Amino acid sequence: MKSDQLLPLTLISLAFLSRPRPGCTQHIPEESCSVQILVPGLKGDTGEKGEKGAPGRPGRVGPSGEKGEIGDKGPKGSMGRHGKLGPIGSKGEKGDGGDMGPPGPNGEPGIPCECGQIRKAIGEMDIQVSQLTTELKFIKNVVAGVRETDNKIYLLVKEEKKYTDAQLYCQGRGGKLCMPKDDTTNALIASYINQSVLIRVFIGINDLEKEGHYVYSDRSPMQTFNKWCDGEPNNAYDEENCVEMVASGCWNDVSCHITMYFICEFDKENV
Ligand SMILES: [Ca+2]
Ligand SMILES: [Ca+2]
Repeated sequence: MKSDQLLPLTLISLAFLSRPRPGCTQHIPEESCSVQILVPGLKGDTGEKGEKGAPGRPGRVGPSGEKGEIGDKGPKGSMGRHGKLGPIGSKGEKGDGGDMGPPGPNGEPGIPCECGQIRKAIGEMDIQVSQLTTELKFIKNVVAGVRETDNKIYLLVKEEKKYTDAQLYCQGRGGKLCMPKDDTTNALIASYINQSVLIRVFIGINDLEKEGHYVYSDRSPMQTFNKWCDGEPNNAYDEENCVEMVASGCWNDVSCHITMYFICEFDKENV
């Protein structure tokens, strides 16, 4: 029983006890009338309806409901905002060439030029340069050393040429391919070859006009003097019509078409 319900019952009990009991008077000592019997009173009338209570606390969140069905399609939205500018694209392939345009107007007349004379002058200078270059080579050969006898000068030309070109080279300088016509000259030329650390050079002897009939480069026929190496001349392959001197000083007939260094001779009185 709650305390607020207990209070009316207690008041009722006290009211009952305050009433004088039969047989007891006012003058009877209170001791003999203090018997207390607790008896519930009668049920009172129904009280007035109380005022409306304060709202209760909110309940707990309920569990998620089941997924509903897909709703109907909504109306079309309005156009979105303009998007951001994209990155620069890659370069496209080259297109076909356009059609040829119409011809342009004629140009202004040119300035008169004496080009013919200028070209001629250039050509002449080219020739001079070429001649000077050849001259320089010749002088270098001379500076490198010549050999002399009382009336001849011998020059070793360190340019590889075929026999006829070598002969032309010597003739262009006022000389001829060297012609060893005695032991002294032959020994001098052989020494020249050895001192130049060479193996072979063309000398001015050939049988170009008649096989086996050897002549010097001045067309004089070979006399009794000769320095043929052993077994030479052999006219090998039937095509050896020119003559070389090897380092030992002996001669060998060889092909006129091979190229090698050569020795020119000049008369001192013509130099
Ligand atoms: Ca021959
Ligand atoms: Ca030979």
